Amino acid sequence: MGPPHVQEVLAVTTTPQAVRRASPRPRPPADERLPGATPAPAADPSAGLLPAAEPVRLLDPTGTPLPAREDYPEPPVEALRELYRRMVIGRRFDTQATALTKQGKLAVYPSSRGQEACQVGGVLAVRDDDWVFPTYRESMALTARGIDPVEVLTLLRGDWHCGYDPAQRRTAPQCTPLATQCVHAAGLAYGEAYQGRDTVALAFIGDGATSEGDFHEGVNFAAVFKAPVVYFVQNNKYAISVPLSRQTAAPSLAYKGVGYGVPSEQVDGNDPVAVLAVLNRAVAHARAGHGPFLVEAHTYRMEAHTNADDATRYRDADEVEAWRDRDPVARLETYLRARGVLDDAAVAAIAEEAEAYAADLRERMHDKPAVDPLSLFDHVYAEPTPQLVEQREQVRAELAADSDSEGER
Ligand SMILES: Cc1ncc(C[n+]2csc(CCOP(=O)(O)OP(=O)(O)O)c2C)c(N)n1
Ligand SMILES: [Mg+2]
Repeated sequence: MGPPHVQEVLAVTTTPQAVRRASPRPRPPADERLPGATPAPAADPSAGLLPAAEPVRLLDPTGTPLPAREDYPEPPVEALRELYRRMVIGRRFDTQATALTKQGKLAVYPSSRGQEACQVGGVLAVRDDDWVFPTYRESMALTARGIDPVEVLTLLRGDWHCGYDPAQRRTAPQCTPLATQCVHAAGLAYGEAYQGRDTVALAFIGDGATSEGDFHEGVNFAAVFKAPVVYFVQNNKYAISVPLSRQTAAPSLAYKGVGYGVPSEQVDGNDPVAVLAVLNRAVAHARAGHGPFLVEAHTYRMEAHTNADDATRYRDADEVEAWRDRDPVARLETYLRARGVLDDAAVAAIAEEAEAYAADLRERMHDKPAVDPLSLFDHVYAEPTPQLVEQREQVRAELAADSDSEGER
């Protein structure tokens, strides 16, 4: 006898008895349950997973310290001074990169002004031999990780490669397809743990991208296979022009971890001390073999999505102004000055260093990038398709015609 026909199966499963069998029944006692069945839930199955109702905050918006927290110890003062230094340099880099788009030296630049605490706090929480999975927004984070800014901007000048060696820098190329890096991070972290190493993968992601399937697949895989990944959601309130209220009905993006069994936390993303404290704990959790951790940082994108976007078309100036008062750089500076570990001389020296950093970048970005347009067709397939061969020939002919007409002028 062969397998039952689909129609027969349907006929059987829709009998009144089958419907009655499918109705809810009280759970049998634990010892009667089938092997492999879901274990009985604890009294509160979400215990240890749910984020606190309020984002973690260690400094108020003016930089005044709030009561210390045992669960999130304040990072050592040396780490905070370094955080400040890299945030100041990062902000100067960001302004310079925006200026380069206006001079035609950079095709496009997504600014992370206002997100300095997240950009720098994120990379300071991991070791050099950990892996970072950035999005297009993380240029500042990568410079804070010590990657040459010219290399960081290579992709944004129209080159097809990311400028730095991902394996050597333990940093994936900046990812434009939303959320794909969440899956890459899960796979890499799983592989590293499988080989007995204690590497952690830090995956940056935006608020909008948490609606993508790859985010959910990555988080789920990491949770099931206990891959040491920290998913760091920078909730900057917009996905291009789409505000958070049109993105999700969840009370917090950190709740998205709970459904997958991933402990999650919210943090004030403009409080640099809290960002570093929360990420330190998240990284320690992953490194200790407890699996992934999800952090949602509440921050704000002060500039437009990129230089190609006009943010005044979809948000009020008042809203932007309100966030100016929560500036993360000023907040940390006030705190460190009040603690007596940063003075005028140190602030001036860091500002000078940032200026020199920007001048060097400006100087080196004057050279035209050596991009051969025909290289666009290389490395697509081992054997190019007939369409690619045709398109390559078309581009070659257009370039040749251009250079001929330039010669005639
Ligand atoms: C799969 C995919 N869909 C759409 C886009 C177009 N896109 C580029 S950035 C962006 C908004 C993402 O917003 P968010 O995740 O909040 O990150 P943010 O830009 O605010 O840092 C969209 C829709 C894309 N790059 N990839
Ligand atoms: Mg966003």
